[in-house]
Amino acid sequence: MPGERNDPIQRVGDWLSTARRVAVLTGAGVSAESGLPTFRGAGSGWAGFNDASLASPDGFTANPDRVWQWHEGLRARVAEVTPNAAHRALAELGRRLGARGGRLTLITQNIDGLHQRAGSEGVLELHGSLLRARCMACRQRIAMGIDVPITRTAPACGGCGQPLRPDVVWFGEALPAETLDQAVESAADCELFLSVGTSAVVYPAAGLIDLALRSGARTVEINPQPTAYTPRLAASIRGPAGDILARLIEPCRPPHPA
Ligand code: BJW
Ligand code: ZN
Repeated sequence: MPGERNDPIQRVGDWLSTARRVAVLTGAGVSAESGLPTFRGAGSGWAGFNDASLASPDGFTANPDRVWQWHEGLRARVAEVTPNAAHRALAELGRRLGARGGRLTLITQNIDGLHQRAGSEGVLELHGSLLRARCMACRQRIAMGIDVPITRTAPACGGCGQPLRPDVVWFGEALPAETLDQAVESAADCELFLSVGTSAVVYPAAGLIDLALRSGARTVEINPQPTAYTPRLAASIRGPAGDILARLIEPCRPPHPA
């Protein structure tokens, strides 16, 4: 477009500094710089667990403690790490947009709670949270924050005594309906959509990118690697999320008071 700058960071920074409705979809790459493994990369967090016979309701029913222990291992790692520059930049972007009457909808596939620990509010967790457990029988939920001690066996539900499972979404399971509805609404209604640190292969989360494209939003990817969506996007920025997001939000800095 006329007047747009060539450098994608400057161009997307300009878009960010004027947009009022921004939606961001994040994936495991956003937490990589905190030291958490991604799902599909080298040293994947799924090593030994990418088998549907385990990461599934049937797998849990057959062997609750094994599935529980695997997730507890991940929760222990989450407790050891802290939010990184990418989480902090997105929290700051939410504040800056809010201060000028705009809105950031932060949609995450991550289950690690790091966006919230960085200060983001209203995070839409599409794939649930490692920091909660729930009962498959009576639907009770309990908090399993990073301060809750790690256990080797799945705790019993206080309501019905059945083993509690991690409150995450496994393949073939429905995403939390209200959360997904809100994510769909924000993707269809935003002016600018950022897809950050996700391979964009898992649906319906990746479908939010299609929705943003169809609704005419400027749609941007931040990822060291291309994805299947790259050719269709308004801009693709190659690099680590922390560095890139910190630079992108610079032009949104509120003016100094006189
Ligand atoms: C960096 C970086 C740095 C590195 N900076 N970047 C077609 C349409 C709709 C659905 C389907 C479909 N085909 C198949 C399906 C079903 C299925 C699906 O999508 N399968 C695909 C694999 C094909 N989807 C489902 O089953 C979903 N449910 C569903 O569809 O239900 C239907 C239903 C309706 C009504 C009733 C009943 C059912 C559920 C999906 C659940 C996903 N769950 C997981 C695991 C949860 C936790 C656990 O088990 O412990 O969620 S899978 C895993 O993948 C995890 C992640 O959230 C998700 C996405 O991965 P993500 O975040 O993109 O990570 P990676 O590792 O793939 O990518 C990391 C990226 O970061 C890479 O690109 C790197 O380059 C980059 N990176 N360093 C920035 N520093
Ligand atoms: Zn119960």
